[in-house]
Amino acid sequence: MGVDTDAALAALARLPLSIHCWQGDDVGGFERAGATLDGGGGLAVTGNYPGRARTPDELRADLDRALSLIPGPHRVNLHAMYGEFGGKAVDRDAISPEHFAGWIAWAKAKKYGLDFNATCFSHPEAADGFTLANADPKIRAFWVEHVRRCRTIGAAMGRELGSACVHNLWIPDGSKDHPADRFQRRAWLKESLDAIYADRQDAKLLVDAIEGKLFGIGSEAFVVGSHEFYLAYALQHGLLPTLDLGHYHPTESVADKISAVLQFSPKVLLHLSRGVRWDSDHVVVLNDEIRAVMEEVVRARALDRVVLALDYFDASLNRVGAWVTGARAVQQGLLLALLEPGARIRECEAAGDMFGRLALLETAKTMPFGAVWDRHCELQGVPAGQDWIAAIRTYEREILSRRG
Ligand code: RNT
Ligand code: ZN
Repeated sequence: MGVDTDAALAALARLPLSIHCWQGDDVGGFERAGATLDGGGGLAVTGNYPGRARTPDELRADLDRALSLIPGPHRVNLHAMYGEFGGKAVDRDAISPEHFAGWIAWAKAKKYGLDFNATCFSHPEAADGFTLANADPKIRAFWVEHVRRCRTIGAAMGRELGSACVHNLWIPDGSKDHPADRFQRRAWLKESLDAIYADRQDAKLLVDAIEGKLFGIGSEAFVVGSHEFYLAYALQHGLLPTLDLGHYHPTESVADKISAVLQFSPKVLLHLSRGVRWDSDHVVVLNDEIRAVMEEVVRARALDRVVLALDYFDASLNRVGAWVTGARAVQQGLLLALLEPGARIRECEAAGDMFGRLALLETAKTMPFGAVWDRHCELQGVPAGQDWIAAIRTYEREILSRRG
C-alpha cells in the first residue's frame, strides 16, 4: 500500500508521552497522610480497588513498573500536591523546588522528563468553588502565588533535566447554577492570569499551557475558564492551549480542532482522556476518537507540534494496569495513523477519485497492524502481544496486594 513501516516506527519511537502521576493514587497527593480527593474541584474519582500508592516511594515504584511496559520515550506529569513535605504542613503558597528534589533525582536517574501542574483544588481556599476567579482578592492572590511558584518549580525541573517542563494550568472555578455575573468572574480570571504570566520564563526550561472545560460536577451551569476564554488568552499571550478529550460536548470532535488551532498556535497540548456521559476521565482505550485525533496530528504533519499527555483516573481497577492500558492505546492510535497510506489517499483526492480514497481507508483497516505494533514493542524492549498483562498481575501479587 505504499506504507513505510520502518519510518512509522521511527516516528513513533521519537514521540514522548507524558504519563500522569495521579492515576496511581486517585488524585490524592502527599500533603496530608491518606488524603483522597473528597469532592475537590468536581473531579470525581470512584472505586476502591486495593493497592493505591500511599507514599512518594510507592508511587515512583508503580510508575517505574508501568513505564517498563510502555514504549518510550517517557515523561512523568506531576501535580503540586505530590511534593515531598517531610511530614510538615507546607501550604500551596509556600512550595518550592526543594519539595520536588526527590522526584527530580529519580527522573534524572531514570532518564524521564518531568512535566508539572499547579493544584488549584482539594484545598480549603477552594471551598466555595473559586480560586483564581474568587470574589475575594486575598484568595485570588493566594492562588496566583501558588501558580507562580509552580512555574518556578517547573523551570527548575526543566533546568535539572535538560528538557523543557510543560506546566499546565487547570482550575475548577465555576458554579452549579447560573451566576449573576459571568463577565466579572472572567475579568478576575484574566487579571489573575496576567499576574501569573507576567514573569517570563526561558522557553528552554518551561512551556506554559492553559486548559479549558465545558462543565464539571458542581459546575454544570458555568465554568469561568471555558474553551473560548483560554483559547483567546493562549493565542494572545503565546501560551499553549490544552485540549482535553473529555472537556467538550459529547458529539464535538477534538480531532477537528487540531488543524484549526494549529493555524494560529505553534503547538497544542492534548489531554488524552475518555469522556463517558458526564465523566471526562475514563481510562483511554483505542476508540474512534483517539484514532481520529492521531490521524489529524499525522495528516497535519504536526507530530512535533503536539504535546501528548494522559489525563484520567479510575480507582476501580488495578491502577498500574490502567496506566499501561491507556498509554499503549494512545501509542497504538498514533501508530495506526502513521501506517495510513497517506500518499495514495491524497493522490486519489487530488484526482477527484473519492471512491479510491474511501476504499483505501477501508482496506487499511484490515492490514496487519498488530504485527507492526509487536515489532515496535520488541524494538523498544517492552512486552509485546499480551505479555504485559501477566507482568501487571505479577506486580499486583507481589507488591500491590500487600498494601492492605
Ligand atoms: C480536570 C482537568 C485536569 C485534571 C488534572 C488532575 O478536568 O482535566 O487536567 O484532570 O489536572
Ligand atoms: Zn485535563
